Amino acid sequence: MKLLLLLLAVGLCSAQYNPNTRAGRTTIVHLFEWKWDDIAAECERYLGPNGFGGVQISPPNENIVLDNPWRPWYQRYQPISYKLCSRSGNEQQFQDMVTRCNNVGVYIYVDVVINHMCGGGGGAGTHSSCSSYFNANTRDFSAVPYSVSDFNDGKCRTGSGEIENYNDAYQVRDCRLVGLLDLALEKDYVRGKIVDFLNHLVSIGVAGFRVDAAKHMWPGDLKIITDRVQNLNTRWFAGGTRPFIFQEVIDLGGEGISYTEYLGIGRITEFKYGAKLGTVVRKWNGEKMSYLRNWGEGWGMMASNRALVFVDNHDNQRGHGAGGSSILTFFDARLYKMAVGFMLAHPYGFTRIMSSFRWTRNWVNGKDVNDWIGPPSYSDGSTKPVTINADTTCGNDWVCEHRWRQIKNMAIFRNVVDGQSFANWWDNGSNQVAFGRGNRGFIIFNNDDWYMDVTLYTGLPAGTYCDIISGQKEGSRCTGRQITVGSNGSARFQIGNTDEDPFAAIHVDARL
Ligand code: QV4
Ligand code: CA
Repeated sequence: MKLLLLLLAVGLCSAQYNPNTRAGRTTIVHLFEWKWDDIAAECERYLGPNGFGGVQISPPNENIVLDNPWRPWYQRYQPISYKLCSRSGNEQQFQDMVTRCNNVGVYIYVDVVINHMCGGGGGAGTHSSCSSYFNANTRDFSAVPYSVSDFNDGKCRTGSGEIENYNDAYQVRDCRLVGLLDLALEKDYVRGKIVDFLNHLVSIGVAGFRVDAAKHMWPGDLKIITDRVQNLNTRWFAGGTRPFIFQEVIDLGGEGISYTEYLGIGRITEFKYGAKLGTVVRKWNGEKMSYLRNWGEGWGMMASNRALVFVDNHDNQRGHGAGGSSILTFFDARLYKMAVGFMLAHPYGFTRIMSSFRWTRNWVNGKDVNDWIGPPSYSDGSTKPVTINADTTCGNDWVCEHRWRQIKNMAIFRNVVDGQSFANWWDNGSNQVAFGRGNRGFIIFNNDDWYMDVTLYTGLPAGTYCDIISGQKEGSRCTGRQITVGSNGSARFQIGNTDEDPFAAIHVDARL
């Protein structure tokens, strides 16, 4: 009995907050708009061998197909049905991806859009990714089916039917977000359709969900829906394992809705993380890296074991959603690598790496008017495959940040130091900082405008280590700089402010 209670308690503590990644795998990557066949291949050839824990995928269900603008990435946030059918692939390809990724220990996290269907101005016909008929005007989505009474039109109290004031929690939950037809989640029928969709995904073998637009759903409704989802597929997961839930709630403070309302349901995207880290690494507003000494809860962020953290996401890398201009992206590669390196070295939160496609920005009055551009595609609208170059980078305009040596090696660093405490902080009172993770890893940054030459205690065992930023360990040699930790645990670090990457990191698995 005591044992049972203990097991129950352990289960309850982790449950839907636990990412369910394989032991020793600590980070996931968002392969934004990738095709299922490409993800399956990436799991086998790259993510599995390099210790990635999982992949967040783009919404897999049927969506509207837009002509103006042409096939924007955001059409996938306008559902038409719950058939697994999109420009990423069909249901069979989806199943094949989940099976192949799971078999190499890389799990799949599905972006689920359950707050709404397509926009009210979406018209009627079969312009949908699986050719299902729909009529946005009459609220007819026959492939689910949903009809007019399954939407919140009667419940919303604003004149326009749109969310007009984010300080009014009723509007945010019951009215339309940018014109998107808002589902009546208090109806048992609607809940049932969503639970069936999520259960279908779980039965195929996915490990969890990113809940899109969670702020726009009442926490009570969301709790009932997620609690009704079945346990994970026992072909890959232990019996009784709950799906990992992380909810997209943008809470930068000062709005009518607080992330705390969602803590009972699952983890939450911590949007302060990327906005503040971007400000610090850019040295805006008088910020300095030395202030990062108490990064995490000390900066007004939520509890570490409830946070899903990231430097940028698919919205704020192009000015959608929130975060503002401080957000760092692959466009600012040098600073971006430092920010992602800092995130992956620091123990706060469960980490997600962004993996993007490239597009040409076109700034008009401070706004990128190309923020809609979809993934690299052929003239018929089909998505181009992810090709792999001889130097391991990606072709066809896939950026593949997760394959950048510095980022891939820091994902490995995070696995190597997993469970070790934040230790041996040092800073120069400005933008040169360093810290370790127990006695297993150490990282140092020079984001000042002058040369750095310091000798610091690292906590690591004596030996010669390969810096995993300027290079890595290959066989019995380092391809980049070597760092020598003496018998007293100290090492000398010399990092120029104009170095290609003005930071360095070492860990016990990269010792010669
Ligand atoms: C237009 C008009 C509206 C009008 C409507 C009428 O602008 O005023 O009412 O037509 O039909 C697109 C267009 C938007 C258009 C809408 C409906 O940008 O102009 O409305 O479609 O046709 C993504 C994009 C949105 C996009 C949406 C649906 O970012 O631009 O809207 O997909 O295609 C808040 C939320 C947060 C949200 C964030 C972006 O709190 O939840 O905004 N983030 C998530 C996703 C995001 C996605 C959605 C939510 C919606 O991460 O990618 O929006 O699913 O902060
Ligand atoms: Ca809603």
